[in-house]
Amino acid sequence: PPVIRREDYAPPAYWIDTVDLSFDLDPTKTRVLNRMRVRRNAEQPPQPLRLDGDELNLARVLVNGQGTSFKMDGDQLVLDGLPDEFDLEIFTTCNPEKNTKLMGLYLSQDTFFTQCEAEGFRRITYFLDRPDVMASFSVTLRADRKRFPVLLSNGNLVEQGVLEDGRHFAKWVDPHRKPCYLFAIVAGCLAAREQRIVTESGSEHLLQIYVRPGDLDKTEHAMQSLMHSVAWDEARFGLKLDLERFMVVATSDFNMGAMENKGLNIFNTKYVLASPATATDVDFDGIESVIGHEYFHNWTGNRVTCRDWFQLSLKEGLTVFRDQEFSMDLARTASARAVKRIEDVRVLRTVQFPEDAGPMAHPVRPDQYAEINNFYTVTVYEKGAEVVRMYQTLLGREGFAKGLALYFERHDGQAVTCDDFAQAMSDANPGSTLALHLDQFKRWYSQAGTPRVTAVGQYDAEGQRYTLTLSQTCPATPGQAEKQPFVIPVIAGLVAPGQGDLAVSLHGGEPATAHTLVLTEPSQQFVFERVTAEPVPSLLRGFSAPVVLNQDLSDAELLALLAQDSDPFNAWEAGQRLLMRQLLAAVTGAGDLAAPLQADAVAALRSTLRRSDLDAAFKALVLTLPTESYLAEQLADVDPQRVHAVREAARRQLARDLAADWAWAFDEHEDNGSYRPDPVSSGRRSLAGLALGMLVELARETGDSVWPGKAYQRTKDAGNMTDRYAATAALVNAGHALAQPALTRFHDLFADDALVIDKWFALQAAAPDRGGDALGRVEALLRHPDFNARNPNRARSLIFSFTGNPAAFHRTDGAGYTFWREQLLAIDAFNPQVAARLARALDRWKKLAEPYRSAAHGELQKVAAHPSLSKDVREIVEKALA
Ligand code: DPP
Ligand code: ZN
Repeated sequence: PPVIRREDYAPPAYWIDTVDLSFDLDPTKTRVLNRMRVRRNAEQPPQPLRLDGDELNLARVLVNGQGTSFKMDGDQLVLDGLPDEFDLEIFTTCNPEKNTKLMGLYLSQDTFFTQCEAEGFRRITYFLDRPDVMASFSVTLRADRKRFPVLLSNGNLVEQGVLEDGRHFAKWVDPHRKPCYLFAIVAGCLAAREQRIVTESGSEHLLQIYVRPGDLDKTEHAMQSLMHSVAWDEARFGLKLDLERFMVVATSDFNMGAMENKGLNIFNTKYVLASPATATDVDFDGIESVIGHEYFHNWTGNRVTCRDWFQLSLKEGLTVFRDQEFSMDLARTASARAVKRIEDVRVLRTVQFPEDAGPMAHPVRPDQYAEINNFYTVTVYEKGAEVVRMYQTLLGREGFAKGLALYFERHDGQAVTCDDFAQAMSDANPGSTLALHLDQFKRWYSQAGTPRVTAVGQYDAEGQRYTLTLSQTCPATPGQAEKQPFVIPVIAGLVAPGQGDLAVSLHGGEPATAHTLVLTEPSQQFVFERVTAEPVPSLLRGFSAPVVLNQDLSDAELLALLAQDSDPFNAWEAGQRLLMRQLLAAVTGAGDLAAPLQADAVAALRSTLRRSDLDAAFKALVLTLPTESYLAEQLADVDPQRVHAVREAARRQLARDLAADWAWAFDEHEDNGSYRPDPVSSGRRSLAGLALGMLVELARETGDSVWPGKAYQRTKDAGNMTDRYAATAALVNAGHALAQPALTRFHDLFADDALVIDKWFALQAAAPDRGGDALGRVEALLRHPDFNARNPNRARSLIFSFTGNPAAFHRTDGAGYTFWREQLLAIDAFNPQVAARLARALDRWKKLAEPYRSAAHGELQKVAAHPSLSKDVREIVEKALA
């Protein structure tokens, strides 16, 4: 497929100042009249106007009210010989019912929705479909009054009324100029939860959450989250809601999580609907972050948008950072903040690090793409958020807030670049470390790959001096063989076993228990003084940079950090390092497969579990083994079955060795009170659920029937979905005989709730493969009457859950890969964007041992040879095979 390059950017040849759209909504033939005021961009050489379109039926083009000649060049409509300023009127039709790509205007459960980011607006009308063309929009919607009673678009409702033939209309005007990717309409039978608010600064607004009428009782948490978001952005950054009306609408057919259309956010139901009976704690947290995320885009994305799609992280990295900070600030306690940080870092390391080491590795600001939808990645989002966090680490909270304020002062209403953001941060903080190293810092935007930082320390007892040498390298990535050094903030403390954090001085400065070391050279020395005892260095506290830290700590030193580090992130990290070391030793053959974990590690986990000064949520994270995919990343030659066997053996060992402790933990943390999704009670549920899983696992060996019986009882009488799901998962994951009756019951209870049925599919597809029957189970579920691959949530719940289940997917006979190819090609025929996500499942095939590697390679080649592949999937598989 043709490649689009960042260096080829040129400003648009024309501007579109106003757009007046009128829709006659009809499921099979919607008529769109698009009237624009267009002006030549005098700063560009004269050239024809080229408008983007995709799958449109063009009926008429008028320039200043007159018919005109035009050409088609591929999908583009080309107009030549135009005056400097003119009215352009284009009349097209499209077929929403046939729109299975869910980009542009489509129908979901008899309701019209749109999705325009990145390039969906061209599926609605011909336009300059690029984010640097910003226009004032007014929109008139006409539709059948009974079937589509609610008609929504961006901005304010200025007029509505009844038409003949049972139709009605609504006219919306958006007071803010915007790029077309933020355009949206919704039309259908919906009900709204409404909330009027008065903000801190005294302005009044109407918040609305629209859902299908039967779902209104599941919108309370989303509304609470929205109110918190409005208040937080004003309190933390002084960013106010700039709209009279802010609407959120939920749809069950959505490619992504949600979309920040100006004043009219459209959401996947997964991130709106929740009740204690149907949603888990994880779902409640997801709603809070995604509601926050889309709301925060109103400033970071909408008020200031991207000049071009290479700058995507300008809005996404920044907005992920903002939603992460939001959740941390709402969490309130230091421990709950740390739990959120650990969860975010786990995603980064288990998903983004592999991406950055594989065929799709790309910089946070990519240099080229064939299909922009393929670059809505964990690198642009999550690594991008880490880059933004490093500004804050280098500048401090206040310096960062000043930088953001300057960014808005300079760029409000503009479409800008990552360079503009960096410049504002630096200019607002003259003389800062960031300002001194700005060009070098910006390598985080241009260089792909995860840097490696190696730390070597030396203690001089006599001089009470500790010398730490930090050095950095970064592996090659596709198209980038050589890397220049990064600016890497390393928050460091020195922990003396038995004494805790030492207050030490760095290079003669004021004593403190934590210092931010800034590594800029390939190798650098940092000298700490007043070091009164031999310390264990606690480095990269709070995960202060997105790097791999190589540090040669002994088991005893790691145990000391786990027990004593004042930074909870690094305490958790030390435990994970210890577990990973022992698991990897077992995988590579040196360790004991019956009991991969050593006695002192198990004892440390026990004492962590029993500590009274730690939150349950934190304990659950410490006691959770590193994932199979994270373990696999550490190996050069991966046998997924071996990795799985070792991790399962370690789980059984923990179940066995801590049996009495798990029973204690379950009894101690089981709550029967009313459900609240706050961090403390969700942490208790998380630990109780982990304990129950362990106890049911252990019952497989001992033949005990008490714990499986308790789990089964919970699947019946649990007071909330978190507990019910955990109990059902405990039985399913252990392959217990009670799993089937529990699943049947679960399905019967929630047959009408699509999001819960998604869980029912996902639970089965993600269960450990016992005796090679997982694939057969998934194939049977594909034929279940509730399965429908066209619904992205359902496809993800079954097919993606299966490919994310390493030991089920990576079979020695390669049948998992064949299944992957068949599903991929089937989905690609109707929804390339979802298919391209599934295509990523074999990104890391070159790391696999035989026979997996050859089998995976063969299936990738078959996909690449398929005659009618979308450009989305083609880009992914060609990179994988390169
Ligand atoms: N809707 C996606 C997000 O919010 C893309 N903007 O991240
Ligand atoms: Zn976003």
